[in-house]
Amino acid sequence: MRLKPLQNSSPIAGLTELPALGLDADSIGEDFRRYFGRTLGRDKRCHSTHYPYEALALTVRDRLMERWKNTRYAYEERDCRRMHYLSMEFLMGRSLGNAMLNLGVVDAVTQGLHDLGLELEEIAEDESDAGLGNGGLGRLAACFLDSCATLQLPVLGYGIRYEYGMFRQQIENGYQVEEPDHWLRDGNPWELERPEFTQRVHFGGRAEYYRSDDGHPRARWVDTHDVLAVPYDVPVPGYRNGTVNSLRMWQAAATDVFDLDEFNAGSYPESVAAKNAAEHITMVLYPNDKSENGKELRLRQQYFLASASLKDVVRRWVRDHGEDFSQFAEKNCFQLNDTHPSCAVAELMRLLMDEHFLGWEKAWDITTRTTAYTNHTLLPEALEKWSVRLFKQMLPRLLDVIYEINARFLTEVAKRWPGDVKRQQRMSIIEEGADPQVRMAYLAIVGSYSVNGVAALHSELLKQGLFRDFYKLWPKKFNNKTNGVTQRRWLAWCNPGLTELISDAIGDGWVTDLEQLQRLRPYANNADFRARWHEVKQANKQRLVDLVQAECHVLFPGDALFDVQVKRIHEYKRQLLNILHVIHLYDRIKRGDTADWVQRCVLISGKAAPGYAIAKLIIKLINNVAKVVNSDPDVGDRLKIAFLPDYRVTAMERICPGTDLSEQISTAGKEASGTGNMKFMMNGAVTIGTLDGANIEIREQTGADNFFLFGLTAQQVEAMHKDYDPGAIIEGDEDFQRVMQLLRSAHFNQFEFGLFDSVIDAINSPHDPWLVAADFRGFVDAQRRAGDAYRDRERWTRMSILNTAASGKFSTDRTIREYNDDIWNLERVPPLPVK
Ligand code: 26Q
Repeated sequence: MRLKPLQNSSPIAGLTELPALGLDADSIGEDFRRYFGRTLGRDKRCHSTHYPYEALALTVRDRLMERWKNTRYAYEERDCRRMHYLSMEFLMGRSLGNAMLNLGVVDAVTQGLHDLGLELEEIAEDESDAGLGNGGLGRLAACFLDSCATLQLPVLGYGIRYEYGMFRQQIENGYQVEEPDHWLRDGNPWELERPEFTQRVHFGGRAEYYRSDDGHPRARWVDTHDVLAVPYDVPVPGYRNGTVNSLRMWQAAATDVFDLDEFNAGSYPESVAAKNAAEHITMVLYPNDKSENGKELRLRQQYFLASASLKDVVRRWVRDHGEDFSQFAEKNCFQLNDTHPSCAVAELMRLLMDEHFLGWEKAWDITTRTTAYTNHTLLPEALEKWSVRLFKQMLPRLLDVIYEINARFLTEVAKRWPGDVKRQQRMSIIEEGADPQVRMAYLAIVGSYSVNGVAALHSELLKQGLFRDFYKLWPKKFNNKTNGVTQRRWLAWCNPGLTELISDAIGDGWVTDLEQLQRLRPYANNADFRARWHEVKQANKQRLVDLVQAECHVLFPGDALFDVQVKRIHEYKRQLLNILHVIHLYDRIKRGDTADWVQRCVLISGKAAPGYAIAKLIIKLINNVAKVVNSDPDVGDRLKIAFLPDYRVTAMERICPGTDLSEQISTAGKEASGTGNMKFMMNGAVTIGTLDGANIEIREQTGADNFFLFGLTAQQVEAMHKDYDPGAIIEGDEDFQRVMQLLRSAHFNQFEFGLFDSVIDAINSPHDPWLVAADFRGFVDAQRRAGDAYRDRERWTRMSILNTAASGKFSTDRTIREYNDDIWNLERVPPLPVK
């Protein structure tokens, strides 16, 4: 977009002074009608939900706008310290409901629409999820933004505006089929394009070294191919506090110059091709939740985010402070959401040195006082690496900066451990070999003043394992920040029934102070309260029954134990163990072992990375088992199993309120934290789980009696690998033998012979990294205990209440307070008042 400066801009200030908009049903209804009829030009012949949705979104958005501006003004006036959350993923889900909740207009909107004969729930269903993330890491970023706005912290999210988000999952003949998610097709009323803050990002070319007029050695990056980064801002409202923060997402666009060069050279098609290549950068989210090595476009995306965001922050700095960077580190910090934006370490150095002419020492001091890194994985194979060759081609100047960072770092290592060459090789940012690699985690650690894990166990294991050498060198850098989730979306919004019951009992202070849920504890002993709790749970289960019926054509009996596992499909998360248990239950029914049977409905949902063959095969197995079990008249209502397609934020909003039992069954030491486990707990589900990630802290909070524990510990897992013998384990367990016999006999793949051989082999392999067989017996026994507990409704309801009551720790409000106290040190800045 071309922006021409206005010759006389002095009246603009006055133009933006608008009267505050009403939050009552009447003014909301009036605005809605105006948007619907005038702005959108619809009338009585409009029969889709889309235009009512759009009219409502615009009505609500207007009410955010004034608060948004006043928040920005307050931050600018105070010239306060700010944090910038750099993340390749923000899994925001839907915005309308969240905006209404946080503005406090849910009742007014419901009433206003009702007066017009419309239903809020139906209209809100029109919004598609902003699915700009894979799973936990992306959703964590979204929950963080909600808590930062609620705590009134000057925080800005920086991400990528992918044209296509996480793929839509369809199930065909039991197989996952991926479809592109063109989420912007019908427009996005929540974003505001900001072409005035467009940045230019460099690629390719070469580094040139020269001396400045006064003799200083300098570097510049020349002959580059540039891409424009155009920001789109999305409002992030705090909970009823007037604050509206921003999420700024970059979209790639071609530069004119780039086109023109080709055009002048007489090759118009090539000039258009160049435009395409530029715009490809932000076309699609990579649908892997583990680092997939080597993909050039992914590195392009990562650098694009880092460079555009840092340039934006530096632009604002220079606008407000000129070229004096002495206070930059006092006023700014950057939190890296995993290593994905870790190019930022080298890019900040480059900007400060090459474009603002600071010397190395000053630039390094600023970089290492502003950058902090969060790790989200313990799997060594998931640590990000990029080939030096690719780096050199795409980001030559950045690679030189990284080499220099590494050389200076290794000098420090050599001082600490003289002569220890092995250690230097181990710790080097550059992994030597036939195809040398840049180790992004090491770059992030070296460039950061803080390195944190996301649950207590995870942070401990990082120090003892993956980052051991770095911990020895810089013990004080390492810390833990146990994850959380926002109770605004994950309880107050998604579970209005329970919200009302809780608030009736203890007031509504928990919405911004989740520890208050502790006050529910005594109510667990109140039979009347338990009855009401049970009633709410049953209503939520019915809503889940309807969803499963509509999407899977499986009818769940509402009285059954609802046993749910929803998350990315991954071997370490062990959906396979879950399905082995289902087969075991089926086997028990078939052989008539059904005395004291507890009816059970097993729901599984999640996406597999498109290239992850065994994960996709596990989806097929689940669907095949479901088909056999659900259609067997001997089974009837004793056992039902469904695979819900297209798991996403909005699906979880329906699933977690209706869940009785939350499956968190990863191999111990492999799940960094988990956050679905927290959403379930908050909504009164009881966990069956291993001592992994945040499960440990969940169990600590709720008490061992209210948690179904099984399985090896992380330590035992390590020891077990040495002489793991799944054959012997199966041999020694009759139930397990029968399960494996059913699998081997192709009972679930009668017309697809041999289909599951690789899955069967994986279970039988002494090299199975996930030790599925080792935990089978423990899991089956824990499930038996869960079933027994469920049979006693009063006991179960008590456990359910006590889980919700103990979930206070797992609010991102607590997580963010800890980040702020230990890492960010921001002051709370309320917005200017709305007039
Ligand atoms: C990296 C490079 C190239 C392509 C893809 C990726 C990539 C993308 C996404 C790597 C990892 C992810 C996502 C990881 C993730 O979601 N991790 C989860 O983070 C949660 C929040 O901390 C934890 O609760 C989970 O335990 C962890 O698995």
